[in-house]
Amino acid sequence: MATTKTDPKLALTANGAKKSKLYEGLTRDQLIQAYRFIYTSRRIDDREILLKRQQKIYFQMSGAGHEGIGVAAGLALKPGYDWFYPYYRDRALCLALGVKPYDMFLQGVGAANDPSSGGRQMPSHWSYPELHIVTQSSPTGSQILQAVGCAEAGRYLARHPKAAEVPASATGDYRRFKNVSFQGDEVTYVSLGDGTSSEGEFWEAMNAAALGKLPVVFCVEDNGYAISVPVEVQTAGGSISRLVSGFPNFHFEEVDGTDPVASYAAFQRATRYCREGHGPAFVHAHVIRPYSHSLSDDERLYRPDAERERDSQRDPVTRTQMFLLREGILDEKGINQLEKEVEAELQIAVDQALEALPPAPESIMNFVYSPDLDPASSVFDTPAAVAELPADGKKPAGKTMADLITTTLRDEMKRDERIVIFGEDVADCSREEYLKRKLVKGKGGVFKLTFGLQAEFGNDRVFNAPLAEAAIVGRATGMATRGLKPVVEIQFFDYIWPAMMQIRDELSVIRWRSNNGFSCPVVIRVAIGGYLTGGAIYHSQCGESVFTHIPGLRVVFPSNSQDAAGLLRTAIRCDDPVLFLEHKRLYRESFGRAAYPGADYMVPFGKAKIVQPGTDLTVITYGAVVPRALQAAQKLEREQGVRVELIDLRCLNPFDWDTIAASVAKTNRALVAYEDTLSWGYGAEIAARIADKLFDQLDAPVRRVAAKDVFVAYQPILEDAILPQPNDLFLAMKELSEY
Ligand SMILES: Cc1ncc(C[n+]2csc(CCOP(=O)(O)OP(=O)(O)O)c2C)c(N)n1
Ligand SMILES: [Mg+2]
Repeated sequence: MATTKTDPKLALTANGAKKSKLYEGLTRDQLIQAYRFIYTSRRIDDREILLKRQQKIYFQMSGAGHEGIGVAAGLALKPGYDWFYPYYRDRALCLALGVKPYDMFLQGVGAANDPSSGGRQMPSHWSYPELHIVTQSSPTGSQILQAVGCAEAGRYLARHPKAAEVPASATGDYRRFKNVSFQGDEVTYVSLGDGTSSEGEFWEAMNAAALGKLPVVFCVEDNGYAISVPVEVQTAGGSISRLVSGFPNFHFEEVDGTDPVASYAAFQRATRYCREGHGPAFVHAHVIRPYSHSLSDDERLYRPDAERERDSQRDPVTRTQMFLLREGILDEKGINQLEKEVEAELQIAVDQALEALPPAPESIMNFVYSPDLDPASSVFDTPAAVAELPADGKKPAGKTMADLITTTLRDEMKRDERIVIFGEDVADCSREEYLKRKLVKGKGGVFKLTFGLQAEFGNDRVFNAPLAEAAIVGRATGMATRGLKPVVEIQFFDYIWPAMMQIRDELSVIRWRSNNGFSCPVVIRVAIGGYLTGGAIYHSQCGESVFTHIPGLRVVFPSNSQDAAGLLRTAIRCDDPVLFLEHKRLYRESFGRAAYPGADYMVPFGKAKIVQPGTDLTVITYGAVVPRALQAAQKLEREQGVRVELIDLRCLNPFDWDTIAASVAKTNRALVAYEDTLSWGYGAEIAARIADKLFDQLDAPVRRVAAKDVFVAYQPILEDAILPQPNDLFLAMKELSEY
């Protein structure tokens, strides 16, 4: 087991003088155990391949050829202490960390009691919370940035141990549902294939780990191929070691990963370097891939026999077996006995797994969101503190949305030490001495919403990230998995797309795919939207429906200061990942200013606000269209006496269907208005639901007003023609009311 650390005394006393010889620190017993894991791993692959051919399981991914490096890593690291982001070939690693063969077969059959996902993920997508093996996915490389975030969280918690505590009063607070643990010298392991090292996220992760001198061991398991693409076509010069050698602060190892003893020695050196706090380590392990890429691949189509034959001479199973024989650690009888025991164990495991019950179809919606804390519940419905009147009795000056977002962030940071804020330019000044010597005032975000927070809470809690959006979200996801509450900023919605893989395939699905084993309630604040006169294509985008289309992600879009404060607080305290959309045009608008509603004011998700009650027509909108629709509605009432009921959704997922339905039942007419392009936009779904569910109540067709199906142009004349204007809203409202 990996918890059995190298201990020379143990070898002497347990095995007598002759058997005291150590192999790079490994005892003879550990070597026998290593062979058992290697052999077990290979035989599980063989059994799974058979089961797949018999159509008793549905997919197979083998770890064949990678067992040597896997078992070595498992022996050098500590399950339940260190953290693991393994990839699909890491079967032997998982066995060495304590995963049982039975658990692996449960994955294959997709059993309800498969501890990694309850039948939701393919086999070899490891997830075992108690061992600290973090849920893995299928996109190659998306685990790497999360591993960096995981390591950052460990270090943050070691510096801020109080952050791990849960205040007794924390009702309506995600912290009650997050067990936080950390070790001062913990290491985070992450592995990937040679092909995956071409992914941009790999390089972003290497950079972040080097910058932060983080205790991450990167293990590239180089089998020379990515499906059919050979390494020299994949990696410039053919050697990933050579390419990464310039990264500072790293310890580098290059090793024959089919040799478990040499691999163990490499891992011992690598982990020691990390544990001592010098920085990250990089282990480049040369391995083989004897079983084609997967069962859907036949490598004979692109690899000649001679090449495959050459590889087979380095097979870790036979190699380790020969080593044990040569060293007299086991004789042939001993090998046979061990293999027989493994076969017997696997037979029982297979038989039991084939009997396991499948998950119930009724369970499909479980754990899309937190089962513990519902952000739409009354816990998050708290009144605004009555703003104190100034001594002169005049109303206090209204605060802008920008002001109240900053104040809310500050108050929540005071309340919860797990909150860290990072992103591009969010710090006041990375060169802290300039601030300390009062040489500069500080920036605090391109819109200045995080101004003053670094100065107040320190560099540990508010810091600039490299210009890499996937890294911002990926690192945040890893941190939140460990229990921190990252509130990260994507500078402009237009640049969220590099983070899309992390948002769509990781952040929003981690809880569901791990069957509630892991969760990562990150808040992503994003400046969104147009109406900027000059914002153009790349500073004006909307596109919220792309994100409301993702299960597992809450999407919020306030239109005024008070809602922004209340919704942001709910976002921070809730237990789900939240995309918090802040309209740039509304940041400092005079519309919707308000006094600060206090440090406990919350607005529950999925509760719309009736901006103006009415009887003749329902207008459903959100964001920057709210003030424009209000202007149009007021004009319509003035000129035509038509009374519009204006609904501001405020939250897009979940959204407030009840308020929409009650209003349409009253007015019998509905207009959905949104700033994004018309076709397949967010309002299309609302319109479809009204048409579907409220057909009998309608006296007119459901109409939409939105942007033209084109990009937002720079020249203001064009921008006006593209985005929905008050007059467009007025005309649509008028026409619908007259229908
Ligand atoms: C982002 C992404 N692109 C493509 C794929 C399809 N795919 C799965 S494995 C693989 C090759 C991976 O090769 P490598 O990283 O060398 O790992 P190996 O399988 O050789 O161990 C590809 C292209 C994927 N899963 N994810
Ligand atoms: Mg490969």
